[in-house]
Amino acid sequence: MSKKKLDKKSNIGVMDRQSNKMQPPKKFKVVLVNDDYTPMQFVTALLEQLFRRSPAEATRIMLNVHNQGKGIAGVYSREIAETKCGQVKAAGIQHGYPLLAEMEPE
Ligand code: TYC
Repeated sequence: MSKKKLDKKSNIGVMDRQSNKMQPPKKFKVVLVNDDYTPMQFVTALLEQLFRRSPAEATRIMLNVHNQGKGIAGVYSREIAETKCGQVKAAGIQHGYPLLAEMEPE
C-alpha cells in the first residue's frame, strides 16, 4: 500500500497538487531575421499589415532587424505565433524574397 499523503477532498496526492494548477498560456516572440535581399519597404509594410504596427513602430523594428540581425515583431500565443511565422514566409516566397521569422519562447 502506498503511504503517499492524500488530499482529503480531492484524493489527489499532495505532491501532485501543484502540477494540477492551471498555468497561464505560454507566450512566444515572433522574431524577424535580417537578409540582404528583402526590400526595407516590404518589411515595413508587412509589419504594419501583419503585426498591426504603426508606420513609426514598423520602421523602428525593421531598422532594428537590419542593424542587429534580428528583432521582435510581436508576442503571441503559440498558435498565433506559428500562423504569423507562416504568413511572413508565404509573403516572402510570393514576392521572391528569403524573408524569415522565427518563434522563441518569451
Ligand atoms: N537588410 C534588408 C535590406 O537592406 C532589409 C531587411 C530588414 C530585410 C529586415 C529583412 O527582416 C528584415 N534591404
